[in-house]
Amino acid sequence: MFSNAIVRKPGRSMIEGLTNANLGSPDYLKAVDQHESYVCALRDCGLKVTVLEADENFPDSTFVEDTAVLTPHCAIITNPGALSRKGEINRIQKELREYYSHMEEILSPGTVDGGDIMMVGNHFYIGLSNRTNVNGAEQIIRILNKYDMSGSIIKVEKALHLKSGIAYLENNNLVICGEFLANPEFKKFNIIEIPEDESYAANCVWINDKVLIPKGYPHTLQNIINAGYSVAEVDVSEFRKLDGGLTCLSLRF
Ligand code: CIR
Repeated sequence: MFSNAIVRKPGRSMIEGLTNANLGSPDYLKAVDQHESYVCALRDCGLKVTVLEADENFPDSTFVEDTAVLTPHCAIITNPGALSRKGEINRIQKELREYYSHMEEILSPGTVDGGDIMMVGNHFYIGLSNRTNVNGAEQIIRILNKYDMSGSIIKVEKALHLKSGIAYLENNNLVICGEFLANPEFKKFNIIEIPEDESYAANCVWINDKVLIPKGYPHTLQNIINAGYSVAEVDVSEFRKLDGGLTCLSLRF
């Protein structure tokens, strides 16, 4: 179960955020509204939400998930793979010190984006992507081992991050889409398959027995309801334009 979340408001500079989505520029005011609704949805799941002020120096800084990996035993501050995002970690590190007595960090030449790390109990799947490199993944595994946890590496060929295409919903249930469907590593899970034309919705998030999914993906909605979950839809269309999804917008712990 999670008790807390950290989010960061989007800034006007978000229109300069990194993207390959080809969906046009985000509407800042709409994004602010959507972010507020997202915070409400987290609160409805029972979380205490810390809302950090926007930082115009970092156009992608609303995607806080990439700056840290939070485990039951320690917080790991990442070293984001994109140059323009590296400085985002400072504010998050300061915030997490309030909650964690054990803080670790990923050092160059290792790079890790939190979007590449999926927690399944005491085991963490680590996506090797354009953002997370082998050195970074190995540092993560060493840190996890130090706290009696484990990690294994999954190759990400097409998606931005591992969690762009999979989401663990607890109880051995895994939402999965696209390139990850055929991966033998995931065969042991109960698979909730997301059709390719709704691939964006594979980035959904389990919070205290509720699942938040992006608004506008009817098959995904139905599949997750059929799996027995109570679901809330959140409109994050403006963040999608920056390749960001529901998980990226918060750190949950
Ligand atoms: C980026 O390219 O870094 C941002 N525009 C989107 C980050 C999304 N984060 C995530 O999937 N964890």
